[in-house]
Amino acid sequence: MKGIVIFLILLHNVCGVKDYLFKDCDNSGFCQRNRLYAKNIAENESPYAVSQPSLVVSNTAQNSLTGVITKSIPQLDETRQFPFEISILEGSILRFKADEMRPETSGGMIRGNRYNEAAKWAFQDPDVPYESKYPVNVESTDQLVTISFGPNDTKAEFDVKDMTIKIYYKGQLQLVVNERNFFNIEHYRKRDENDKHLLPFESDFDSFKDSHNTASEDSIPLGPESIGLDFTFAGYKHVYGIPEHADSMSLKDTSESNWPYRLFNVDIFEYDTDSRMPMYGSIPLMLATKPKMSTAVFWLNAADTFIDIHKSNDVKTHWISENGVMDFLVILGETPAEINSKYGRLTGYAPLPPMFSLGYHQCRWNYNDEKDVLDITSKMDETLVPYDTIWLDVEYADAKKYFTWDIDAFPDPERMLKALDRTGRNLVLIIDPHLKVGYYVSDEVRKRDLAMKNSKNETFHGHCWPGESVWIDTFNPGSQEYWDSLFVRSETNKVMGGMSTNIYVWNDMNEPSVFDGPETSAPRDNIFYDGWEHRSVHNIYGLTFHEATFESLTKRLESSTRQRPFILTRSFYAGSQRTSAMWTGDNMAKWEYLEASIPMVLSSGIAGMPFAGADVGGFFGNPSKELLTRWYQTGIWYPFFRAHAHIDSRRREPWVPGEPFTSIIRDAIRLRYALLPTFYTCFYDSSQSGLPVMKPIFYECPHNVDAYEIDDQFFLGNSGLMVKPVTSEGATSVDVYLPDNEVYYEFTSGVPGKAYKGPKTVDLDVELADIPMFLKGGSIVARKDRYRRSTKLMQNDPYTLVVAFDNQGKATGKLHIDDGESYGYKEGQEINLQFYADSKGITAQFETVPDPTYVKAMQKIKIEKIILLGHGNDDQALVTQGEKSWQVQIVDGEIRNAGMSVAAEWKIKFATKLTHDEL
Ligand code: NBV
Repeated sequence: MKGIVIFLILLHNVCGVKDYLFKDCDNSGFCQRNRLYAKNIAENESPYAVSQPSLVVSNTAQNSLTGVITKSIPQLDETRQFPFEISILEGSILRFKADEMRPETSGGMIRGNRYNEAAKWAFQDPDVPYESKYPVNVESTDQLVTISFGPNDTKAEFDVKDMTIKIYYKGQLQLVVNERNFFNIEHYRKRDENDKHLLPFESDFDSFKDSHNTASEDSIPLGPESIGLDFTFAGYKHVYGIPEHADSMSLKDTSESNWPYRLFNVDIFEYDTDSRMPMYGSIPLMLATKPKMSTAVFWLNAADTFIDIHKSNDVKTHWISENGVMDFLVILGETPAEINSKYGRLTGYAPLPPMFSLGYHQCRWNYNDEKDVLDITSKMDETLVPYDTIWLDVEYADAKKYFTWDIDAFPDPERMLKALDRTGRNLVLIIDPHLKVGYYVSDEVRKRDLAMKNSKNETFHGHCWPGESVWIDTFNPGSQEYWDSLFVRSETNKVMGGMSTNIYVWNDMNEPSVFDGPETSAPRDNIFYDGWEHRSVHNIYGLTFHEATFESLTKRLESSTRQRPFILTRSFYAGSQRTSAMWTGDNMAKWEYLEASIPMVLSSGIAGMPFAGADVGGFFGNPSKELLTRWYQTGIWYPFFRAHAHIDSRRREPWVPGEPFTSIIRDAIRLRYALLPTFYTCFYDSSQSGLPVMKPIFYECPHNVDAYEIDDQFFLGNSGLMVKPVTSEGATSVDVYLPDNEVYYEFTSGVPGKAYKGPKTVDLDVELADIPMFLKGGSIVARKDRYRRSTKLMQNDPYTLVVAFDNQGKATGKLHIDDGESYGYKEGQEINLQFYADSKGITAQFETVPDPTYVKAMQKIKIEKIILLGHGNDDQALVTQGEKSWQVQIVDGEIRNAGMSVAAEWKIKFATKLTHDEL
């Protein structure tokens, strides 16, 4: 065993072993069996049928239709039963659920029923509201049950004979469920009876054993139990989402490949780009868009899942999961943004993060000691690079035992945290779920019986960074209390910096990654809390771990002013957005990974997880100076902006490459900081509506089919800022697509330039210092232009507004302001300004009623400058704020010394060479 462990660890560290380590469809039993079933069913009769007498209809949202699907097993002259229900959830979301009636004897040590708790983790409110704004009306004939549930002719037609569901939104067919008859639920059977349960066209490949080289010890106690179903997105050409994959944003046809898109959270070493292989996280949400319509399928399953895509006049998809109940939701809307909004009401929106976490994060594996950490901070200040957070990777801890410190390197963490706090800087510590055997945390986890178990129900032992380890089972509610105790904020809890409040957490390796386990994870027959097999809950484990950390950090911060936690997770599932940011894991310092990072972050946003980023610079290897510079220029647009590097890579902090690179990198980071008011407003919007922060072009113009595949440029939320970062070596020009019939102002690196009229492609010359950007006519964005060392030190800085007039000479914009760290904004300690501009002037109005004490405190913060793009020849203006009014000059299209408060409503009236009286 030891030899195998060393071999696998060596493989893990030395070479790319992806193909050897990970299962494609051909060598994954349940996927191969379902693909074969799908291939053969066209010429065969389906064993499944709806039992007509079982159907019960009700004109209510919950259980609008219930019944039983039967499966006949001719050889045994038996039928199996699968009770199902169709319900309507808030937002006109249709939910279908089918379970299996299994014999009592099926389980033994583990739960014998199918896993049915994915919703408990994915939904924000586990008691999901079964209700509809529209009356639910169910009508049935012998052949058809019609459930009407949404606006103007939104309905589901359940064809009892064909076992299909046709879903119409506003009268148009959007989705057909089971059109190709791939519906399949492998029913429970005993090992020695398997043959008798197979249909003539079915295979028994790997039903009771796993022949994959890393998984041969899987006992598969419940035998084959997969589920499969097809969905046809009618009249759609593009589907998106189902992260995480290092692939294009518009998903590819997989019919000719043995790699359907796979969702199975794994520690994938040196992942490839242009790949459908599984990665660290899974969100089983697929979005389809066509002009005026969007449809999404949310496949609520936590087991290993493959998704085949076949594109023709429709997009035909086949979903296959290893086990669990069949539970899916259909979300309908006119635009993709509407889908995000509805999906977010179900699974939660990403909350407004603390302001510091939108600043620049400096990470590397590792910063060696306290001096190193503080030197980095001083060097940032010397080179005038703003930064907010330094990160410590696994080496800070004594022998990688989390909740301890290597005291030679970090003798006094609290002292270090205080030193960082002086300039508003923060620390993020890595804490992983593997706990080295033989120290106080793992001992206590075992003592309290909180560890993940092996198939014999004994504490599971495996290998990870610290050597032999156990894993905390965060499905177990008892784990929370113990986890909380480790994070407690008290004078005596030195490991978490005593009373410090500028310490936050990074959860890595939570797929979970197990070096000597199958596909670098835990064995599938391991057992979690309540007797659930690891196989059933695999994709949710990472979420349970970062949620537990979030809870603990929330409790820690409750007694401080900085109440909003920040957690970064590598593994994630639907619902992770409620408590964590994510990053795309171990990328490489190569151009193709820089390019791939954009569609990856876009896909994450499409799937409701907007707070995402990729390691700037590339984790493995050493980027050239040009690549590093281009990566910063791209990274400033990731909602989560962190530079990170592998322990074997050379240092590459912004000052390392030297001139001109250092200055260009500094300017890029400063541009991010200048735009933080706009970023923060986009995050605020996202927390209210689920809108992606890095927003795909097709969200801005959902009816323009030419925008559907663009994944190398994007908008910053609804701000009107559109960016196309340079992601290729030696580029001297880039093509930028202006996607709609609107004026776009060139805004390269944040400097206003020429105006162009869309839709068209513009060819821009670029130099190394250039970040190709445009500001769309009709937008107003806010900036803070002064250099400060950190976001905290920017708090009282004045604002600049950039007003870009549209074809009609109008513009609008928004600005959200609060203290950036507490939940006070939920009680009115916030300012939400709405700006309107036209040829006559500009007005600012409160969108929500702010708390007067907050307004008073913010009164002194000014809007110092307004830059006007596409404005006429006026050269003067009159400002009115409350009782006061004053005259200002417009020089070179700018109002300098504007002087309005950011915490007030005001008006500006433009004029040409008029006296004050005439104004
Ligand atoms: O903790 C070390 C690394 C970390 O730097 C990286 O960001 C994670 O994705 N971690 C993985 C462990 C394994 C690295 C090969």
